[in-house]
Amino acid sequence: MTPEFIIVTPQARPYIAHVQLNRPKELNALNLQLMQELRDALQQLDADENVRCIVLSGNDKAFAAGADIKQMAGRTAVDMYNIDQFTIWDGIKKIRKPIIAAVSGFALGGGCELAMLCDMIVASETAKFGQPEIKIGVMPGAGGTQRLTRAVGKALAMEMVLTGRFISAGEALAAGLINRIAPVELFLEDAFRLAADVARQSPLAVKVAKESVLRAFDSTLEEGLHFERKNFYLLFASEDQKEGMKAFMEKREPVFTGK
Ligand code: CO8
Repeated sequence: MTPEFIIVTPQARPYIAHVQLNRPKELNALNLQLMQELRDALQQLDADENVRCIVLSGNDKAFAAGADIKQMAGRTAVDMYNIDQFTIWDGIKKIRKPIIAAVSGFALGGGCELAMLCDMIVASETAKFGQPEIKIGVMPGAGGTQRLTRAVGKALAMEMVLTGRFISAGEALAAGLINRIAPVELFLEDAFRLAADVARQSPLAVKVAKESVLRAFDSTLEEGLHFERKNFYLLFASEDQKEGMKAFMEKREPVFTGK
């Protein structure tokens, strides 16, 4: 079925897929259907061997202004428990290919959390990141207190979560939340360029390396180093390792296949 709230282009560039959030009138507010469509599309792209990296964007005005407040407003705790919307987020967390968020305008609440669930963030000069849930009587629920704190540290995370203050792209870059900033007319292209730099690497090594970097957040240093070492050894079972090292010695570009 064609999704209603997202636009999926599996080959936006060679080996690079583009998923665009598409509820522009509501500033891409993340209702349940949108999140289900997004999870389903990402899972399909994860299984597509012609895709090596995914760019996720909104539009120039908004990446996403958060969870859909109108959809949530009347819900009880029991409704929230039964709907259990975060299993959808857990599905997105399990995507093995790298996802680059291309953020322009608002990335607020669940929108900021969605950007942080991605592996890298390219922002336009107009990007605004925030966790304003406190202003509507709640708090972040999709990782905002955890991923934001790990990315920017306690002082700024506490301020953003407790006051709802938005930070600019410049402040986000200085704090380590994002990778780079581009003019609004170029941010998407810049995200595709970063995606191309990833897509030209061995797709197998990229997936295993992504998994290893993410492990740094969930383990002790000793466990993380152990995990890394096993994955490093594992890659010596791949054709891409043979090809990559051979190409280096033959002074040519490698041709990676993901095998
Ligand atoms: N939910 C529903 N509708 C929204 C949302 C939203 N989060 N944000 C904007 N809209 C709608 C507005 O209601 C408006 O619709 P309408 O024209 O029908 O009234 C339309 O989008 C345009 O918005 P504005 O007129 O308000 O545009 P402005 O440029 O004046 O303001 C702002 C832009 C500052 C972004 C403002 O819209 C705003 O403050 N939005 C709410 C931001 C917010 O509080 N986000 C956090 C939501 S809670 C949350 O995300 C919890 C996350 C945990 C769970 C994640 C599960 C997905």
